[in-house]
Amino acid sequence: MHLYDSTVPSGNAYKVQLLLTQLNIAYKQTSLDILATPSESRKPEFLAINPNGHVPALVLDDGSILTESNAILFYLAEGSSYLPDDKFKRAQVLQWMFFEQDSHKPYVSKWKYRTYWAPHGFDDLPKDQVDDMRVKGQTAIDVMEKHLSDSPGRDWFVGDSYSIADIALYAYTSHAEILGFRVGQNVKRWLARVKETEGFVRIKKDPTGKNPY
Ligand SMILES: N[C@@H](CCC(=O)N[C@@H](CS)C(=O)NCC(=O)O)C(=O)O
Repeated sequence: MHLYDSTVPSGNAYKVQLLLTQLNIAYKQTSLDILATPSESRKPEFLAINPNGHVPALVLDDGSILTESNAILFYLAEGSSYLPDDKFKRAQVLQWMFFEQDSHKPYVSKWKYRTYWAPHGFDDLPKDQVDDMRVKGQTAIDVMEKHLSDSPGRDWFVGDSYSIADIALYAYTSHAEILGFRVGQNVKRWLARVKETEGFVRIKKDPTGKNPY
């Protein structure tokens, strides 16, 4: 398999790296400079792999291509302990992965990008858009906190084991506190539990040195 990620640590690409490592699957890796102008992910060579111009993309051994981090997780996890067999639980896994893409990532990951790498930081955004990003990112983290605290002893997002729902949510939530979001005790304990899972690897360090995580 061949994974296309970025030289700066993309949370979306990290999800795939983490699962590939936990599944013990060997892979080649090409890291694109997404801070270049134009981004290497927008050049024709890569657009031939993902016409949407985003990493991650995973090229399978037979040449077929998968894009969208959570779809890649779903594909890789099939048949493993990281994706439940039960029909309802599988739907719950998808529920949290859609939540991550729709209600969490657009705010927390944008905040991360603007904090460390955007040429103008937040300065080229109207204040109300910055405030909105902050409020919505915080709301997503609070929803996670509520879910984990709703039922005593709930360790994982779905059922009672670590799954790709946790991987999808971990990628950007692991940066939330350093970005200044309020992170509740239950989310903090869950972040620590993810770090203890077998074969866990942290996200790559930022080669620009701007992101201290
Ligand atoms: N929904 C996509 C989002 C992918 C995405 O936003 N990738 C960013 C890096 S985290 C990217 O490729 N940015 C460079 C660009 O858009 O040119 C996924 O989950 O894979």
